[in-house]
Amino acid sequence: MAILRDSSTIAVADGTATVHGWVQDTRNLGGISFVTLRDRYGTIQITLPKKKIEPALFEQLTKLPRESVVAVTGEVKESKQTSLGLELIPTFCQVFSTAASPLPIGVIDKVNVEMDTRLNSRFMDLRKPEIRAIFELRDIAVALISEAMRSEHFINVATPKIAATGAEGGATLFKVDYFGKPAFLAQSPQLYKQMLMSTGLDRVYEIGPAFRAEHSNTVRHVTEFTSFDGEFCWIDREEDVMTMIGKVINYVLAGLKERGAKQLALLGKDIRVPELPYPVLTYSECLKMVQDAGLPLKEGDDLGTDGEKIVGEIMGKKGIELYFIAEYPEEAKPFYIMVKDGTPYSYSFDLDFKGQEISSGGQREHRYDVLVARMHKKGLDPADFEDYLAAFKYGMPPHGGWGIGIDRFIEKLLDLPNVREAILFPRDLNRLRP
Ligand code: AMO
Repeated sequence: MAILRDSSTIAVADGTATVHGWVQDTRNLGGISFVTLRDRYGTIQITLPKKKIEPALFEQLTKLPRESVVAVTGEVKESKQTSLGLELIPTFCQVFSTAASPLPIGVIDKVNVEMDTRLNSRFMDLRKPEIRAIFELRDIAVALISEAMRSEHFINVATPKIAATGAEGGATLFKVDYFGKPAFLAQSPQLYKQMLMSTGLDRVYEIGPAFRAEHSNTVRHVTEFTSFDGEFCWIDREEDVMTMIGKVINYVLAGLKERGAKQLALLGKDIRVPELPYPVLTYSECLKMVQDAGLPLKEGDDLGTDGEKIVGEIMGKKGIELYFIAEYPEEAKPFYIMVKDGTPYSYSFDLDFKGQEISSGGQREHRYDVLVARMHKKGLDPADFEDYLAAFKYGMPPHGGWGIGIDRFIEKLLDLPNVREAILFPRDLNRLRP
């Protein structure tokens, strides 16, 4: 039996083929009818000349509601009128599933449907090739990340997603009941990837879920996202981490351009692979740009969505899409970031992509006593971090790393208007279903 494998190659045996898919559209023109059948790779036209088709089969195929799932066997013919260059004259049809009507949202209708409505029927939304293309590109990006990381001798790890301690501050913790004890959903793999630095597994990466109880409903925040984390030992400074990120991202961008060409063409997108190294701005430079543009921010404040946008516009005018913002003040960064001794600044950075933060990272504080002092300064109780701190007591190399939000990376890469567009089933303040 032959199946439709790719819109450009349909496996044909003895001039006949069986194709599976969804009935996308039916057109009845009296003497002849057409059914468009769609699968993952494209569509094929089933042509039904009324006089040549058995009446029962004609009736069955032309009466099928849109989006029903069938297998159709028939004779494959060349056809100059179809985009595939082929058509199928059916001899047999098996109906696997008759679709109810009306459909919750259309698949081929050109009307604009609100994102929320689409997300409510995401299974149907994903039947559109241009929506699936986003997730095919995301899949390619994840494969490329693993390739790049392995070639740099990083090993893939999986750290707990249920933990006794939060890593990124109390405000965004999701509390769960763990057999009567309080526990939290992991906000990031931060504490665990750092603990691994004391083990000899000196280069690790993870691509996994991260949870944040974000109370703000914005286009860039969700409560469950995918974090691509890297952590490695023996760095001199945060510059080493930025160099590694640049290498990895450029590998991913170049690979996407090649392996994702079909999906990018469908979305009308081109990818620019920037020159290395990516430009580095300091926090102070960015703060000044933002203040000059009229935002009332003061030293130590987060640049925030609006500030990042302003910097993004200025960089965009110079043709720069990816850039680091480094040397954040200590108070703007978490306890685990190393502080430049005798200054209010830290060895930290964010990576921004077209005016939005997609990553942060830096050099970590590996000196036990200094780390404990940092916790006190941040109002944290070292007793709550006992397991983490133990890894620093008995020999911890200098190290650093980063966390990149995969969802935000894909969002900015494809100029999507909302991070939710890059997530199959997004979770946010108002959405727990589907
Ligand atoms: P940070 O908290 O900046 O750093 O998060 C890293 C990256 O994760 C993504 N991200 C989110 N994406 C969507 N919705 C959210 N609510 C959300 N929160 C974060 C962003 C962000 O840049 N442990 C550090 C990283 C490190 O230093 O290694 C951390 O988690 O793309």
